[in-house]
Amino acid sequence: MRTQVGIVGAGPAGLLLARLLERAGVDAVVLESRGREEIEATIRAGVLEQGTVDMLNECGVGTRMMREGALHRGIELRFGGQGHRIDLAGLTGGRAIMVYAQHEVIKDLVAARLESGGKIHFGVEGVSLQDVDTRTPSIHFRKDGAGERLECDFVAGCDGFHGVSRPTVPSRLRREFARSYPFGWLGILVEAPPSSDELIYAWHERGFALVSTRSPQIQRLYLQCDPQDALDEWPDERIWTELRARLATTDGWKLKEGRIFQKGIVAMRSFVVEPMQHGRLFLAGDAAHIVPPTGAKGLNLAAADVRVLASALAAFYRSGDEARLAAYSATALRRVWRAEHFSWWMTSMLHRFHDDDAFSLRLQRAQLEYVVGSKAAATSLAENYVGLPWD
Ligand code: RFL
Ligand code: PHB
Repeated sequence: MRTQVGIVGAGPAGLLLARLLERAGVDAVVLESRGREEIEATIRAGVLEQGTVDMLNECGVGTRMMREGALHRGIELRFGGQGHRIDLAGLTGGRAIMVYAQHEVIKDLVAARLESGGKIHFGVEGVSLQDVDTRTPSIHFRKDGAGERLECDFVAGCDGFHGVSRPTVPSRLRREFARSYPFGWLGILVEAPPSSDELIYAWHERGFALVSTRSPQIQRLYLQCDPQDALDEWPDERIWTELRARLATTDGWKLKEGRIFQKGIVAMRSFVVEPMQHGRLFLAGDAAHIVPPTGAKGLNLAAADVRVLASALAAFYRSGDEARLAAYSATALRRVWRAEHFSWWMTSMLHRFHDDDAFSLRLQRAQLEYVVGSKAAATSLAENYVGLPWD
């Protein structure tokens, strides 16, 4: 098998890269270790930045998102029993976010790729990358028990945090920056109408809570928990008790409850690898960096990476010029570190870190009051949340 760009991983990064390359006339093959049904059913992100929305529309995969997604022009910060609206659109010259589930984006990208005759090999095993520091890299894998070899000009490592691409870079040539947080998020999906028109990020002494949505019938809620907690420590009634307490307001606002049909716990970490390139291997998305989900940046950063990578690859195939490819890592890392900072900052402001640190709680309250009370501070949050301009 031979292609121009071998893409490892059919997450948002890999599938979007394949789509952008297809539009630029560059040939690619996508290798994914899981099955199509599984990747289309994995529940993860929900918030798309304005720029990500524009990108999906520009590459012709935005129709269902525009129909079924929900455009939000503001978010609420809730603390001390009161909500405070951050007017995202008003503070950013009309930019907004789209609430549309990651697995719906995946479904749209997979459908578009298969419809246009593009290749995705699902359920591949034993993927390994060979000779990525030469001009003739290849990817070895097994499909239906048979050994295969995909020869390519470039390899895009879009295989997430636990993939094989990042460890392919010799450890002496990469530097990793990491921070883990002493808490996780318990996420649930609920059959209920929305409790709010906009997302609610709630600070509370008992811990953080987040009200998001998926559709008029299905809501997505999160609450801070111990990352070591087992799901059976969180029976439905305990979840509702915590959510009610953390989201309570003094004006009688009521959380709409319903049947919980999905639960999961995720750990929270920040992580960056530098550089995001080794020879002809380019890392993109979670393979290269992780943010805690408080800033809703993970999927959006994956999209930003592949936007830079796709245009650099397209430039190479148009003119043979490798300068943009050589600049890929530095270009991508500038946005990555800005998003790392924003995600760390939102996380630090909104979560309970220790049981007995009254000083930190007061600092958080002072920061929250500043953010909702100062136009300059609110604008800073808003412009980061909707996504800073690409270039
Ligand atoms: P993915 O989505 O992990 O996809 C990687 C794919 O690679 C496959 N793979 C392999 N394939 C072949 N060979 C191998 N050896 C392979 N190893 C792995 C995997 O099966 C998978 O299909 O990475 P990608 O594409 O970089 O996308 C990143 C995003 O998925 C991630 O950043 C977001 O989900 C993060 N995130 C959020 N991001 C946002 O922008 N907005 C949000 O609102 C948001 N909320 C969230 C989130 C992540 C969460 N969790 C579960 C960590 C909320 C949560 C709870
Ligand atoms: C989600 O809807 O899944 C979601 C929303 C906002 C976040 C993280 C996740 O910050």
